Formats: sequence, C-alpha cells, structure tokens
Amino acid sequence: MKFSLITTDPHSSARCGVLETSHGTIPTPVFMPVGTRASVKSVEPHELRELNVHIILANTYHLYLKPGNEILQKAGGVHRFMNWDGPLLTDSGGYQVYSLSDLRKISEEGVLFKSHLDGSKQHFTPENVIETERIIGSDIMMPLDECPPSTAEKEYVRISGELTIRWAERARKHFTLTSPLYGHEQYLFGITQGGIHTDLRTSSTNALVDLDFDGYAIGGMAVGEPAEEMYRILELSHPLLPEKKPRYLMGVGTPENILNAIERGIDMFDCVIPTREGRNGRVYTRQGKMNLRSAKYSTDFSSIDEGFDNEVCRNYSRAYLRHLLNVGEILGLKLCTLQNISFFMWLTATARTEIQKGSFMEWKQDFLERFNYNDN
Ligand code: PRF
Repeated sequence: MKFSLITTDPHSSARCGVLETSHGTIPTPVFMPVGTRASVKSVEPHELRELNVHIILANTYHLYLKPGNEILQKAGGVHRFMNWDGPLLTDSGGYQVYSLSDLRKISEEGVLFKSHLDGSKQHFTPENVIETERIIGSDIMMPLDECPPSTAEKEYVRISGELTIRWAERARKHFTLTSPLYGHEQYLFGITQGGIHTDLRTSSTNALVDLDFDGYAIGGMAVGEPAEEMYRILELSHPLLPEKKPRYLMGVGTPENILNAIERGIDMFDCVIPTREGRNGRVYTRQGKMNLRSAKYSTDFSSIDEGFDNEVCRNYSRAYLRHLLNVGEILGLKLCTLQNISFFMWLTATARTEIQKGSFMEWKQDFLERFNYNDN
C-alpha cells in the first residue's frame, strides 16, 4: 500500500499523510463515516462527495447476512452495488459478532454465532471473512479478531489476544492465497488487541508488526475504559508501529478523543457518532453540541453554526430543523446527519492544515476550549 507522510508535527506525534488506493487518494488524518449496510444512513454517495468524504466504512458482518455473498458478487462488489466509487474499508465482523449476535462460541477455528436477524447459525473464520471481503471488494480489509470487553480479566485478554494473533496469521496467509475479484487492489490491515495491559498490548503489536500488514488498527479501545488509559495505549503503540504505515483507531470517537489520538500519531478513525447522533437530533458545531429537539430552539431563527461553510448552516435555521424533528419529517434527520458528517470532515481537514502549519497543538487547545465551553 502506498502511504506517504507529508508532515510530522515537531510538537507532538501528529502526522499528515496521503494514502493511495485504486478508488482514490485519502489525506490523513481522516474520518470515515459509517455505512454499515452499504449505506451511510440517509446520505447519497454524491452527497458524501460534496461533503468531502474521502473513505467510508462498511461492515462484513451485516453485508454477509444481508444481502449475502451471492447477491454482492452478482452486483460486482459493494462499490458498484451502492454506486460509491471512492475508497471503502470493511470491518471484519469480529466486533459485531460480539456486540450484536446472540449465541457465540469462540474456538481455535473461528466463531460460531446466531444471526441477530433470523437466529440462523453462522460461522466466521479468518479465512471465510477474507473471502467475503474479497466479494465485497473493499479497498482496505480488516481481519477477524476478538475485542474483549473492558471488564474482562487480564488472563482472558491474554488468551484472547493470542488467539487474535493466530487468526491474524491465518488471515494474512489467506490474503496472499486469494486475489481481488474486480480488478482493483485490496489491502489488509492487522488489528492489535491486549486491552489496557502494557505487556499484552506490546506483545500483540510486535506480533502483528512481524506479520507485515499494509497498515495497523488499534482495536479493543473505547470499550468503556477511561480516555486516559486509551491515550496511554496509543503512546505505547506509537514507537512499536512502523512509522511509514497508516494507523487506524477503531470506533473512535468524540471530537476530543479524535484530536487527542491525532496528537498521539493516529491517522484514521471511524465512528457512528455523527450519523447516529444526527438521527437523534444532536448536532455538532464549533461551539459544542446542540440538541435540536429542545423547545428552546423553536423561535431561534439563527444558523446552526453561523459562518460554518456548508449547505445546512447557510440555508436553514435552528427553528426550522427543530420543527422538522418535532413533527417527524425525515428531512430533519437527514439535515442533522449532513451537518454532523460535515463537521467531522471539517475537524479532520482543519487538523491536517494545522499540522502542516506547525500549529496543531495550539489550535487543538483553542478548539476544545470553545467546543467544551457550551456543551449542552
Ligand atoms: N475490532 C474490530 N472492530 C472494532 C473494534 C475492534 O476491537 C472496535 C473497538 N472499539 C471498534 N470496532 N474488528
């Protein structure tokens, strides 16, 4: 995979880079909106483009269950199926099996689980997940892993982390034994585990680096541990990971988590926050979050964020959005979603510019002071 670093911040571990895929070039640090089932909920691909979205994430777990591999392959992969011609990353299903499915039995071979949709018995192995991701045709594929809960005992995290390493080895091998189906390149990242345990995270990271993946994801974070523990694990991972490969912090996060992780060397993020909270009427602005369902906005005809350069802030008032949400118009959910995606794109784009200017740390502090001041 071609990843070039453009700037490294002299005042922190932040970096600015460019990741090249067959579907386009991705500037980093980057935020990836979540399109679990081959749709970023309520947003069309051309709108994603207009919002400067560079890459989206989809979930192997959901797509494998529905529409299933046969339809995905007949469609010619997810890019063609959904008419998104930009880069696509797929999570492996590991995390979703643990958070969504009912029964799950982990063995050396893989994980047996019951579909959350119809209760049918299903089986994921490191190999069949790679095969499904070949059928999906994602530009960046994640291998099957296990993400233990933050409450797991250290011994469990150790045994699970060792299994994740053996699965990663099998996924890496199967990746080289299979080929892309649609003529574009596909890359495979490794996922480190080990929770917040220094020794376990270190050995997991070292083992994955030895397997020589195209990039590295830090998994098992943001599962309920204090943010400070997550930052400590990022600092620990930083010198262990190859400098010239992309680093992805899975499932993170809030604007504050994202900026603190960028400061610690992370290049890629995904999170359901902008889309999920948008559908709940919570919108992100440079002055903090707002719950637009609140009656206090019913006669507030000002912009969501005056001067913020996007269609929602230019064209609609808080009162109008509050009205749409209040009467249940689907446009309300959509406009809140657009605002939030736009905000997360602005956040990472500004981080990139500030890193290049050498002023990332000052900007981060100013931004967070304003953002957190009026957190309602
Ligand atoms: N593993 C995978 N996907 C994930 C995670 C993980 O650990 C997380 C952790 N927050 C989010 N998504 N495969």
